[in-house]
Amino acid sequence: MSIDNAIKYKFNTGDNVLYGTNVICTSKKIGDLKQVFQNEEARSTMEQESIVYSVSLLQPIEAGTVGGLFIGTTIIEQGQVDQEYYMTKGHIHKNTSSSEFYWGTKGTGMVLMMKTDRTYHIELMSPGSIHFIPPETAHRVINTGNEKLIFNACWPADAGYDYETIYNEGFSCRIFNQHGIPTIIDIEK
Ligand code: M6P
Ligand code: ZN
Repeated sequence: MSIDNAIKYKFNTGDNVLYGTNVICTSKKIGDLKQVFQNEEARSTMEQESIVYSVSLLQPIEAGTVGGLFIGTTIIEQGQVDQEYYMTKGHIHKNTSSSEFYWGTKGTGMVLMMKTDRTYHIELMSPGSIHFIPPETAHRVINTGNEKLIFNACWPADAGYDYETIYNEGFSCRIFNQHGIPTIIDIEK
């Protein structure tokens, strides 16, 4: 029998970031998000080094391990590209049978989930809200509030990422700030 006295991994409730070995921190800046927002010209003239969102990702087991789990915390800054709110790139899992949980801890936003037939549904994210993302569902989070949006995620270690499909085909709706109101606009492919 052995007891680990030291906390191996930690979610810091102060800065909302994960700590421990095997934690990888990345951020996506305006300059990294080419073609993500509708108004590409507006994005290209913004400060390219400005952070849109940051992810700290705990990989306690090798990526691709069947039966393994990853956990991550994402902080989406408050901001817009033209009228479109800051959001994650969004992805589908390479292993399409993989699902995922998202849950909100700070701020407010929307979880956009789109099926392969491009039908979508949106769930409102707020502190304590839990969102189940089923298999074969593209997902993205949009910060529609007036502060940072912070959420956690847990997903299979063998889920993988397919960003290409979303990059090429986009989601079937976008969320804009129209006179202070988050407004969902359907997008033709
Ligand atoms: C969540 C998880 C991560 C993902 C991150 C940012 O934390 O789903 O796997 O990387 O959000 O989303 P994206 O990869 O779409 O930019
Ligand atoms: Zn995912």
